[in-house]
Amino acid sequence: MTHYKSNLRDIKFNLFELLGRSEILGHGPYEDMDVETAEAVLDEVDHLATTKLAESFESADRQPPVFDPESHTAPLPEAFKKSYDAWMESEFYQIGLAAEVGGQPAPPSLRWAMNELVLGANPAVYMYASGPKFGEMIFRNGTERDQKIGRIMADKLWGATMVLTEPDAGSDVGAGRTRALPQPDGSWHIEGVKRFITSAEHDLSDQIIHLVLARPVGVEGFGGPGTKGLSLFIVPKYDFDLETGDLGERNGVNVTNVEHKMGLKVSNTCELTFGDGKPAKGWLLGEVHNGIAQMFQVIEDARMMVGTKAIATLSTGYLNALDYAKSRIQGADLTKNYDKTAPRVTITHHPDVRRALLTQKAYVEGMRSLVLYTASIQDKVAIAAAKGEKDDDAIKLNDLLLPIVKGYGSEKSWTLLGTEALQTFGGSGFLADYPLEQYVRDAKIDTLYEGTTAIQGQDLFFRKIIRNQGKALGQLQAEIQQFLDTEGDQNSGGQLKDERELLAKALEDVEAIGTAMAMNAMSSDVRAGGDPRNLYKIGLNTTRLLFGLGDVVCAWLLLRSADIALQALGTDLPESEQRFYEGKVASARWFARIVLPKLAAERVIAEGTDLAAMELDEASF
Ligand code: ST9
Ligand code: FAD
Repeated sequence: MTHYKSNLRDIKFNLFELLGRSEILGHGPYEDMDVETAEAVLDEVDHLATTKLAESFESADRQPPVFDPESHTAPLPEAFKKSYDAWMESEFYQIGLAAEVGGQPAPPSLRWAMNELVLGANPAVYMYASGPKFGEMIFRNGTERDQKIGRIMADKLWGATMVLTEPDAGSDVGAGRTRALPQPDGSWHIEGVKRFITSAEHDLSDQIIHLVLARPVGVEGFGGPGTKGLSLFIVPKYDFDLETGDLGERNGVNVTNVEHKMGLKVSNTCELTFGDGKPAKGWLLGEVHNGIAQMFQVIEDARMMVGTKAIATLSTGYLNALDYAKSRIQGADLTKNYDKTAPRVTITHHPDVRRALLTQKAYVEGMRSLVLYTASIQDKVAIAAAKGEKDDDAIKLNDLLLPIVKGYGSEKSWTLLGTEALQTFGGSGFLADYPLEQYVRDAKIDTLYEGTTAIQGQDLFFRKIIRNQGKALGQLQAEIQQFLDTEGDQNSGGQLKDERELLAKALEDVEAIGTAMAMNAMSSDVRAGGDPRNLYKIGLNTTRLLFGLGDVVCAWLLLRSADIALQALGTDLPESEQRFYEGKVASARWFARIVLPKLAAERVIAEGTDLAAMELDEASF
């Protein structure tokens, strides 16, 4: 028995019943990945995740890697290495990886469904194992030289990192000071100190390739201020032969510290020093100065990863809480409370515990659908790309959904893990005997890295809504409206009428929040005589909009799922399936009834936003 409790039935429900992935599996670019194969893959990954991958989750937290400043090493615990090896040896990491680097084409939806299982079981395994995917990115953006590097990385299972953050450049990546100096042989020497770099040191692979943002020096037209002046460099831990990948001398890049953290302790978070005593040699990716745009290809994938990790953790947190609640006997049924001799019952009998459990279940299922719906939009992008086309609508819709997956997914997951999942255990939840305290510690990082929640909210409003002139948002609104107008009632025969009305009202409320913010954007334009301080009113509401939109999308997907479940319930079903579909309907109803009405209050708050918070003197805080 390991800590990890997966929910493969719900993953399959999403892929095949809600999102109709059988329409694309076995066809087009996924000819070799039919439904049967995809299901078999999921079954096997599920088995691996719940056994070997999850086995070291707890021990690696209790005995995390120790940094040796003399040798600049931080070896990983043996138990963790076994989990990592089991994943790499299974070769499932190749599913969804580009064929050019030895992967097997598969739709992103299948990849993210698989990823949920790995990330729920042992998230650091996924992170250390991401070298081949980095290889794909380098291949995709690279010159012939870089393509060789990308292939070798995937072939030899080299580790890889994304290197942006510096002590004075966190959210503000453009403040980075790390420099890149051109060399006569066409290579570059990198100088500077980066911090908080995940997987920058370990002993799982012979080589680590760092993808580093640095500012080129002395190159006409490049290296200016901000993010646009940053270029992306491939910097290896060891020199290597470009043809064979054979390792040479140690390069001048060293890990100079490994952080002591609240959670996710087995994932090494490193300070990385370039060019101290010896040059840190690197190559410019693709020989073009387009660093931030290139790095955002990695960031987009990593933001999806973080949202999926968070939701996977809430899912196993909920299922652990559910198991505990079914066996913990405490107190009498509320209706017999007056009778001191009444039989004691399991805590699942108590209304407040049921509230907590249903709340977790509804959010988990809604957010799993959010992740896999987003992945299904990525399927569209990938299928068009395989035909040499660009599905711009799908690209923009995916862009819109990513901050919701990352920002909303991580905040709701972390909060509910603490307030409802751990709480269900009572005092036992606080003990290291159960996985909840580790889940809470490990999941907190999800609201922080890959752009904090504040950054996700700003990305959503300024870049994904305003800059896109509301087109992707309009597309999403239209889909939800279409569901409200037609589909649902036909399928469920009006059984979800009240919940659909709640969704319609919530959609209206969230639209009103967006409209209030858009008005503030317009009235902040100084050229049109506006007051720039109105931008503050937007900044005071970006997280609100992020959460409100997340609630509406999750409710919509839950109600669509409930429609499907109600149809299934009209047929002859085995007992377990009957219960599963009844649970789907219950989740949707609960979410609509307890979450959506709160958006009316959020609307009032957004519409009434003033500048009081901004005008308050710092000394009065
Ligand atoms: C980190 C890692 O935290 C944590 C875990 C690591 C685990 C690693 C293992 C797993 C990874 C797997 C990877 C697989 C690899 C490969 C996959 C691919 C096959 N979308 O608004 P502007 C761009 S790492 C796209 O002016 P500012 C765009 O080019 C640290 N692009 O920004 C734009 O130009 P334009 C994470 C975007 O004011 C340009 O940036 N750190 C987006 O200069 C400038 O845009 C962070 O995430 C976007 N959403 O800078 C930093 N946004 O406009 C958070 C911008 O012309 N801070 N671009 O198109 C931010 O995101 C800031 O908003 C900022 C602001 C830095 C972008
Ligand atoms: P700051 O940017 O200083 O933010 C502090 C607070 O201010 C936050 O609440 C933030 O939301 C808020 N804030 C900041 N700016 C704004 C703004 N403009 N508007 C509103 N609010 C704002 N980085 C890498 O490059 N590679 C990695 O592999 C990597 N892995 C990491 C692993 C861990 C365990 C950790 C802790 C960090 C990692 N990071 C990595 C760095 C991570 O991405 C940053 O910590 C994150 O982007 C936030 O930057 P910061 O910590 O400097 O916080």
